Amino acid sequence: MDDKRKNLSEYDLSKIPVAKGMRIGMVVSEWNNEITFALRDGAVGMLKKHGVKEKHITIHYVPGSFELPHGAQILANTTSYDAVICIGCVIQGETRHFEFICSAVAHGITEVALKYNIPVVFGVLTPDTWQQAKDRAGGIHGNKGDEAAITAIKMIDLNRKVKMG
Ligand code: DLZ
Repeated sequence: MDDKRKNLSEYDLSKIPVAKGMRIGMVVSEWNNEITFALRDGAVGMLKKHGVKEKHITIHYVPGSFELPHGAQILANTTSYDAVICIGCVIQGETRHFEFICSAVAHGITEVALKYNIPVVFGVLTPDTWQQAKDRAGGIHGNKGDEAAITAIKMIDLNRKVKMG
């Protein structure tokens, strides 16, 4: 493991498992959608790049990040997906709800993952400013949507390897 790596976008992409046959559900928050749609597009591009078929990627929308855990639970409950990717953006400088929303989303997503035993990926930006969000949604710090996609692929691969024994 490279200790200096601070950014999943810096992964050696050749080491990412082949994602053929993986079925991905995505839940995307419409709040701050200039950012969340860029994250969504990054994630979809990365999933396809690694072999996920477009027909195996299903995208649903929720009003805000607070709704992401419930959206993820609705998808997980169908058992149609190997992983669910949650995409959102909560900007600290713009909401006094910041701590409540971030904490609820983080806990909620974790609960869904553990309840359904599938990866539920936290693709939620929590920056201080709009510019920091832009920098991480296809800007100078890459696209965190790409990283969410890579996380989903790696975790599905882990799940499969362990199930196969
Ligand atoms: C209400 C609210 C606020 C103030 N800020 C954000 C935000 O920065 N990012 C986000 O994704 N959602 C925000 N929301 C909406 C809440 O997530 C939620 O949709 C509403 O409180 C309704 O439950």
